[in-house]
Amino acid sequence: MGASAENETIETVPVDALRALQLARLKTVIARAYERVPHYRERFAAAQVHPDDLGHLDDLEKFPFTTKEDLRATYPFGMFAVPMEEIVRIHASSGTTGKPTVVGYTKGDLEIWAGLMARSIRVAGGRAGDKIHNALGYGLFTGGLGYHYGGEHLGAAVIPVSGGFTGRQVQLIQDFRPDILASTPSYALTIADAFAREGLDARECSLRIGIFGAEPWSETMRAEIEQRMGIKALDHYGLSEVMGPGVAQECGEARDGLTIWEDHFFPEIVDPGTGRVLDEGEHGELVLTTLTKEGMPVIRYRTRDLTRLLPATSRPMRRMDRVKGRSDDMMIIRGVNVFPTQIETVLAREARVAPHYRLELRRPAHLDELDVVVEARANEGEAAQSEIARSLEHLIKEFVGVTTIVRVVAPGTIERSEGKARRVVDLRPKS
Ligand code: DLL
Repeated sequence: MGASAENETIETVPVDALRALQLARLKTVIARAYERVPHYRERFAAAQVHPDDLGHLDDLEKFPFTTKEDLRATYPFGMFAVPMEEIVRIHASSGTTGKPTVVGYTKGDLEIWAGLMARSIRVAGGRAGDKIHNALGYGLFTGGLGYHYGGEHLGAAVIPVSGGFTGRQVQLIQDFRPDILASTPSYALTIADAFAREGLDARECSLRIGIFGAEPWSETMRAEIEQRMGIKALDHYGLSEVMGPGVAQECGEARDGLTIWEDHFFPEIVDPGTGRVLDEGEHGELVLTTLTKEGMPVIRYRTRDLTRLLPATSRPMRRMDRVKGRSDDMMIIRGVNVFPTQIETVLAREARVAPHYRLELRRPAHLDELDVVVEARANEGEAAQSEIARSLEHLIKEFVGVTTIVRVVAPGTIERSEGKARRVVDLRPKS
């Protein structure tokens, strides 16, 4: 195997060495944010903390959180910590409401990003010489370019297809014979459907590994993708505010959670309500601090992603569990908290429906109700569809604890995603 198959030194250092590195980097980044970004200076002053108060990693708790609202309030470039001349790339996350959040990168940031993406692809099982079919969107979204430069850094050949034109995706996979697919998990299924529509067996294609992320997905969705495409499907986590993709990667051999690249990001889990820091293993909201970002460091960023930290295994870095959902995706149906991935897991118990679904939130009379619209795998006829729907309503009640109305619709009816799937449609009256 070539050099690209080898671990980086940091992946095998003793945990104490990693902690020492984190503390040194944390001191630098906190001081830098304080000195260069007025927003942090004000926030630290209001919380009566100073960079000198950071003696240990635990002292990070004393520092205030940064939220998406903070990034919006300083739109577009107020969180940058370097003069504009040093910024060489700008990305933005679209967001469904309000202004986008903007991130800026220095040359050094881009090098680190490419290195971490290369590490992620390698840990997933990718090697120099592989071909990567990159179906993540190119543009302001960090997915496309993040994988692009990471793949090249690894020495792989990147095919910059971007999202959309699904028929062309199939043709290019058939003709170019890539080894790795990078996309959202929902788009991987859209591609699998397109293979089937053309009478092709996706299991016969050249792909060996799929690296999927950018949206929550379930173990059952993983099984579906693996079975239909004949690949190993691995989870990859990141977010633009912190860097983009390249924050945490599931190891292709262990497949036991995502290793967080702790030499560059310091993770904490907090209670989403109180902000209290929780212990390893407890479920809560992931909070991330960048340890090396120059252009736009973020201190204790509230990701709104719900997960838990898991102990380190073969690497000194801790792992995170699969993201269950975002705190802002949580629906409350008659007092029961429900995440779209929970419904997805139950739908997978019924072999006659496909993993294409939409959740419609309604409020007919002061109480929230949930309609689950899901596609049948084959044209079943009305009687069968309604029998499947009733059976799913029972299963959802049993496993998630909520009463829903399920509608089974004909194959191909639910809108397919080209990037992040939009699972929840909020039809409640605006108050
Ligand atoms: O989605 C970066 C990315 C691109 C990650 C490609 C992985 C692959 P944003 O558009 O800023 O950046 O969205 C970040 O997406 O806070 C999570 O809510 C969600 N997300 C990302 N990865 C996962 C994952 C990119 N593996 C937001 N599982 C995050 C669940 C994920 N949710």
